[in-house]
Amino acid sequence: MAENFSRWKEGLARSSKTAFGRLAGVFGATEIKPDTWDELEALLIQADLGMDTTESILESLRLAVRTRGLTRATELQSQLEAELRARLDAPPTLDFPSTPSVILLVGVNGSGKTTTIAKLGRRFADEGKRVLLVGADTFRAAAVDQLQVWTERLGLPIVAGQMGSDPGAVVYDGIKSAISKGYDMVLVDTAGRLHTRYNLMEELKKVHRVAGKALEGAPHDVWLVLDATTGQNALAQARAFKEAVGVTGVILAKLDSSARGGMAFAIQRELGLPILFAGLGEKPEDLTPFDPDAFVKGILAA
Ligand SMILES: Nc1nc2c(ncn2[C@@H]2O[C@H](COP(=O)(O)OP(=O)(O)O)[C@@H](O)[C@H]2O)c(=O)[nH]1
Ligand SMILES: [Mg+2]
Repeated sequence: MAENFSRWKEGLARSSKTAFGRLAGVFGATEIKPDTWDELEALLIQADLGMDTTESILESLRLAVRTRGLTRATELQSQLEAELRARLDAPPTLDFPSTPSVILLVGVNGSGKTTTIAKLGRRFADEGKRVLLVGADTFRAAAVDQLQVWTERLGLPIVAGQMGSDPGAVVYDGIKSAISKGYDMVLVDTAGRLHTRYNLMEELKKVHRVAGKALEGAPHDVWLVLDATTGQNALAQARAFKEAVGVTGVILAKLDSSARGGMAFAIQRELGLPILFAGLGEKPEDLTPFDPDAFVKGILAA
């Protein structure tokens, strides 16, 4: 953890200074008082941990206070860190048995999908994999252009649809091309118009089916990109995507832009989905495997 902790700390500076920064005030008091609990509760909810996680943490802390006879507010601090850490799973080791392995990136417009695809493309390419990016967000000309710009910067190949073309057909062509050229990974950028959510979900289901026709077993993963600044709203989105296309993992983008950062806990508790990567900035190298230890220490860093 040590070597990239500074990156986490920097990326989480807004959260640690804003929502979690107020912990210093709570733990600064000498004795644990009724106010301590109220303040802690308000703070955790404002930090986007969600109601359930907040209540469960408070319950565990109260139990610790009773059973271990804690009386000083500062003693709660390390206990809180432990409680937070206990509520996050380390991401599973990624393995991609199929060649190519096809991964659909889904999420609402603006969540960070296209940027995340570029970052993932770079990461996998750095690991020595042959990566093909597929631009299947054909609803906005800008979406495909944006991915194209990234592929030029990163030197990665792309198969992209014309604006208005059928996203399923683009995905089919992309996968067939990856098979014939021997690529290891296919990363598919999809559309995310929220205002027609039903159509979006129907279309994603279709893209999912078409991928399976191009290559049995595809897509091998569906990764949901969530904007960490959208708070509890992101949970509702996640449920809808999970139901429609069987999300296998979450990527939390824009953690660096969020002043609250507690989303990760709510996602784990309420959706039971692993958090695979975190976006800690806009540059290609600013995507890092989710590290629960660094994350918890980062949000609590003074
Ligand atoms: N600060 C920050 N910005 C991000 C991150 N990921 C994406 N963005 C920005 O969020 C905006 C929307 O991203 P984009 O990839 O176009 O979202 P899409 O509509 O889901 O494809 C862009 O301005 C990105 O640069 C991140 O991890 N940190
Ligand atoms: Mg996009």
